[in-house]
Amino acid sequence: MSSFLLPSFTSLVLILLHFFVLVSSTEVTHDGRAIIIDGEKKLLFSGSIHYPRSTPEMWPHLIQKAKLGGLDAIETYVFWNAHEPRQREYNFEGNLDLIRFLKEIKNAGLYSVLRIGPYACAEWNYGGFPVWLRNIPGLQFRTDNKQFENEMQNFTTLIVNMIKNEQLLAPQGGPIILAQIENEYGNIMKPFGEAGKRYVQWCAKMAESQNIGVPWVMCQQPDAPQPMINTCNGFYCDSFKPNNPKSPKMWTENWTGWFQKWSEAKPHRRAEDLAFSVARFFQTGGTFQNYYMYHGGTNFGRFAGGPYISTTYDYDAPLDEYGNLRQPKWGHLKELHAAIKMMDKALLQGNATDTDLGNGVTATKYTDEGNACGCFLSNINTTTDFTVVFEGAEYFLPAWSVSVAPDCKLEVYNTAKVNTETHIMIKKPDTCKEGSQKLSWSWLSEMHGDNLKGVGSFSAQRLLEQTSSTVDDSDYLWYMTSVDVKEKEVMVLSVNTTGHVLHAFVNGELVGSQYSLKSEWNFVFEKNVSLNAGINYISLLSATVGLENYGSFFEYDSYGIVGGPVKLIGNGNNSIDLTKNKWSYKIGLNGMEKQQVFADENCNTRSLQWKTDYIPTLKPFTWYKANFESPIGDEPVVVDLLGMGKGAAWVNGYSLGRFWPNYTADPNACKPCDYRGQYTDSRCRTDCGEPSQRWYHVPRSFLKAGLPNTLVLFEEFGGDPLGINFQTVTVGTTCAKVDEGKTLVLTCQAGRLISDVTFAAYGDIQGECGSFKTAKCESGEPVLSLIKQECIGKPLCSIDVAIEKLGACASCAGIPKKLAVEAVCS
Ligand SMILES: *[C@@H]1O[C@H](CO)[C@@H](O)[C@H](O)[C@H]1NC(C)=O
Ligand SMILES: *[C@@H]1O[C@H](CO)[C@@H](O)[C@H](O)[C@H]1NC(C)=O
Ligand SMILES: *[C@@H]1O[C@H](CO)[C@@H](O)[C@H](O)[C@H]1NC(C)=O
Ligand SMILES: *[C@@H]1O[C@H](CO)[C@@H](O)[C@H](O)[C@H]1NC(C)=O
Ligand SMILES: *[C@@H]1O[C@H](CO)[C@@H](O)[C@H](O)[C@H]1NC(C)=O
Ligand SMILES: *[C@@H]1O[C@H](CO)[C@@H](O)[C@H](O)[C@H]1NC(C)=O
Ligand SMILES: *[C@@H]1O[C@H](CO)[C@@H](O)[C@H](O)[C@H]1NC(C)=O
Ligand SMILES: CC(=O)N[C@H]1CO[C@H](CO)[C@@H](O)[C@@H]1O
Repeated sequence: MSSFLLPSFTSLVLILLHFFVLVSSTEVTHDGRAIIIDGEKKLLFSGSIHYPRSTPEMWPHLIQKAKLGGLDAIETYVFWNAHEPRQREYNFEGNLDLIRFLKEIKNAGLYSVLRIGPYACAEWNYGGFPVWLRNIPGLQFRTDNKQFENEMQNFTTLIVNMIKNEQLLAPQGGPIILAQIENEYGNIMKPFGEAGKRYVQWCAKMAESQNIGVPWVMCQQPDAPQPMINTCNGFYCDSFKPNNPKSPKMWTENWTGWFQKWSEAKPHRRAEDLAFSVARFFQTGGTFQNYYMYHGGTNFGRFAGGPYISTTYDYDAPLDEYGNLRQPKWGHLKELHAAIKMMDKALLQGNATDTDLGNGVTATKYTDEGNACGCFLSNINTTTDFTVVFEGAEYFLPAWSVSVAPDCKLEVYNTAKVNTETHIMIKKPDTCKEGSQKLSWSWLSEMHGDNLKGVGSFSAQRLLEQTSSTVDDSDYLWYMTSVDVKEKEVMVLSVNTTGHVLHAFVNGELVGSQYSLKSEWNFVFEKNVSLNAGINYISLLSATVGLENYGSFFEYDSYGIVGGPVKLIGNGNNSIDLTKNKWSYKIGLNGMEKQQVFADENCNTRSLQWKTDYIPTLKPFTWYKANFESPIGDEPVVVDLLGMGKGAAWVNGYSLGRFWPNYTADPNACKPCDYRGQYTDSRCRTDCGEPSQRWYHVPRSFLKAGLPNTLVLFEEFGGDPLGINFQTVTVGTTCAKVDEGKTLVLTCQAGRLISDVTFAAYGDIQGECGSFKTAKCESGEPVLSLIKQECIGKPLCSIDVAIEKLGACASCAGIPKKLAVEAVCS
């Protein structure tokens, strides 16, 4: 009996033990130096990935790539208006499945930082606030206001309860080690006076009362009360000091690049400068650092903030919009994380001593009672490189760089010496199947119907504010009225609007369209119009392009034709003021919000009269539809919308977001980019004079293998769809320039192979990927043929940069040598 029972008893204990390990709780505290996890101080690298800006199918890959890049944690905001689009009606489906996202982080073995806010900013529509908040009488955003505090507490509690129920907090065995309440309030609180200060106290108390068992942070909040940890956001945070000696120095947003607006050129931040800012932060006592963004992604649907935030939220982040590694940024940061982690004991246990070596060069040595040490040597001089000797070791420090020497003897990393390969990404047309390039289109006109005859669904004796009327259920609001004139006459229709887009119809004819220019949202539309004797219908369609997401009092911002005036001005200065007329209103477009022309056809039974007789171009308010085959392979897919004006796109019923390729970027905003010196977001822009966004991400999970996949476009201003095509994004060229003693690694993507090596030399190499040239000296060995032999036909090749292999190159004596290679992926 007992011999029978024993093994099963043992396995029961084992199962229990196993279970215990799986759900074991993690204790998270902190002291003035660091976050402490299960009694151990930690250096933490974190990165922001916003779950709604990708798809659940992408999440595991993004998180794995973040882990491989040396991150310990993933940070995200929680997006209130996405989850509670109407008061007490919730949505946590699809890419809004916050719990699934947090579980993916847990499965990958990473920590998570949850910024509940619930104010997000984040270039997200209305900063994450539901527009219905503004219709609650007396409600004021982000201040000591009962109505607001009730709603904020209600939503915060809902989220906390959800994560508690799913055991997602660290003490419950979950991944969440930190949470955030409010967000960058300190930056905008001044105009709120005493009420703002009371609100900060209220936020802290409310957060604490949630009993989550992990620390709360408040970023950019100099008066954050204990135990809230005040943290820093910015391009650099080296000079930041928390407001209390009990709080560790933490950086919750390190901007890895910048966001883009319609009308703007593409922003970039060089890997050398980003690595510099991170190394400086740890040199000066930082212990937690978060990349904003690590993966920026896409503003699907109508979630782009504004006004005028583009659909791409690529952010020049270490993972590109589609989830590809952005090289060299991703790899250069991965090496930095590893170098800093090599000396984590010294950093976390030790004390720092700074030595000023002159001209902006500082050595910082961390020592832990003689056991461990770690050194940073920084050169913040923006123009001059220096070679310095510190404690007997020599360091070459390029301008604006930091060297990491984990044993204080040998540099293992310098932020300006990039040894990681550079990927030049290309978009490949889907040419494998014959004829698949040419899409065949059908079309139909938007059904304005009765709106051109002034028939709406509600009316008022004045010109209403747009978003309080639509509650942001649509970008579009019709304002309609009629006017009786005695005789046929040409008059100027004058409409004063707060933006962003106005289309004016008189007696059913579109008489003109205009949109706000970025610098001034308000504009006055003026157009000569012919009026008939008798009743004339004036129908004005106003559209918003993303709502404000930042600033004090943005709940009072107005959108649309609010207040007007709207006038008809005649020849003899006789003017008819329509402002106080009876106006009829209609929310949304018939085709978009009512008929849902874009919806997946398999899922509904409407019969729409799509026409194929000819395909009209430059025709405003037109729907276009084409079927296409899913591009083969598993590389990311984009659709090239060059030729289109402004509108919105869907694939198989899934929104790709708004498009506006006709809006070109300022032609004069681009200058050559030097990473040295204080970065600002206007500094490294490219693609001036080009459409600010031409390619739109079509996540693979939106596609069905085989026919039919359906692309539907709504074109508002008029465009030409005939050039539209689908492409895949892949590595076109990979190159690297690597110091002696390091290893050169080249990779292609998704099983593609290196098909050619177009440059390879060892010596004193100048220039960048695409323009390498040998300067003073070069190895006599046939380096090119050697590299060809090693690399061609392989998905990855790796070469140790050493004299034995590459030749001595006698003429290079005393000059630092590099191996540079440029290769093509097929
Ligand atoms: C949120 O408000 C609703 C009423 O609108 C109430 O039923 C619910 O209990 C509130 N939730 C919390 C956590 O207070
Ligand atoms: C940078 O170095 C130059 C010498 O090359 C020096 O004149 C200048 O003062 C330095 N700048 C700073 C900020 O130390
Ligand atoms: C660091 O400095 C503090 C006081 O300045 C001292 O008490 C402590 O022992 C030092 N720690 C180490 C590891 O040197
Ligand atoms: C247009 O409206 C704005 C407010 O929305 C107002 O400041 C401005 O004075 C108006 N302009 C005209 C010409 O009435
Ligand atoms: C309207 O037409 C008149 C006469 O052709 C012209 O002088 C005026 O500039 C026009 N106004 C607008 C707003 O186009
Ligand atoms: C119309 O008004 C403007 C300014 O208010 C004035 O300069 C102009 O002379 C007037 N024209 C007529 C025909 O009355
Ligand atoms: C934008 O549209 C206008 C008018 O249709 C056209 O002339 C122009 O070439 C377009 N620009 C781009 C970049 O598509
Ligand atoms: C103060 C400030 O500019 N904050 C911005 C920091 O960057 C994030 C992300 O781009 C924005 O959301 C903040 O508004």
